[in-house]
Amino acid sequence: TEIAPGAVHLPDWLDADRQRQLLEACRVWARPPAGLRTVRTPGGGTMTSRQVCLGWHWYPYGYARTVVDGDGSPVKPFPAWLADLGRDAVTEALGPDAAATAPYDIALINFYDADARMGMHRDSDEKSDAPVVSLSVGDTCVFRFGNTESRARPYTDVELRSGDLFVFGGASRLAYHGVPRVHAGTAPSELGLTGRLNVTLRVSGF
Ligand code: MD3
Ligand code: FE
Repeated sequence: TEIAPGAVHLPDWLDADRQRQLLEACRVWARPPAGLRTVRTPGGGTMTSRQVCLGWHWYPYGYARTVVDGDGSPVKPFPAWLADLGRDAVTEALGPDAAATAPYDIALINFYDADARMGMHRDSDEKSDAPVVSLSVGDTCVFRFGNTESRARPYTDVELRSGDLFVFGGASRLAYHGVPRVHAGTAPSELGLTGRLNVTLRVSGF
């Protein structure tokens, strides 16, 4: 379903096996060094999701090759299979022309417990305008997709469930978006996951 120009939602895109594989990989990436961390914003706030990065380390508001706001370790490598997954996702959602970009080389992985949120923001720290690929595993959340002008209305609320793919290209690449709530206890029980995780794949353009 196209919810806005360039923003395509493909529910249940990852089957149960691939959800389990992605979750297992994320659990390994979450371990130190360069593992899961709490992101502190320049204003003195903390993000309520916890994050681990692959390929390039994101910090507010830029990218580095080391965990500049954490343990200082080199960022974990971005695996070739994730680049393939990103290209396949864009091909299915937007077609082969949209997928003919530089290879995906950044993953930002956010872990949400029942109380975690993500405020409305834009992702503008990448130099490439290639589509962003979002994969969700675990608890269902409310995803809020806004406009390119401000954090305020109009926006559309969409539920993202375990296995869903969302691709944000074209005019939607710079739209405001956030996660106002997570529905605790809605993850498929066979995953053995409390909470939600979201993997975004990006092209750095660096
Ligand atoms: C629209 N993550 O990592 S996924 C983020 O569910 C982020 O963890 C949320 O926002 C999450 O930056 C939302 C959907 C998403 C991801 C990236 C986008 C929507 C986007 C980039 C541009 C436009
Ligand atoms: Fe975002």
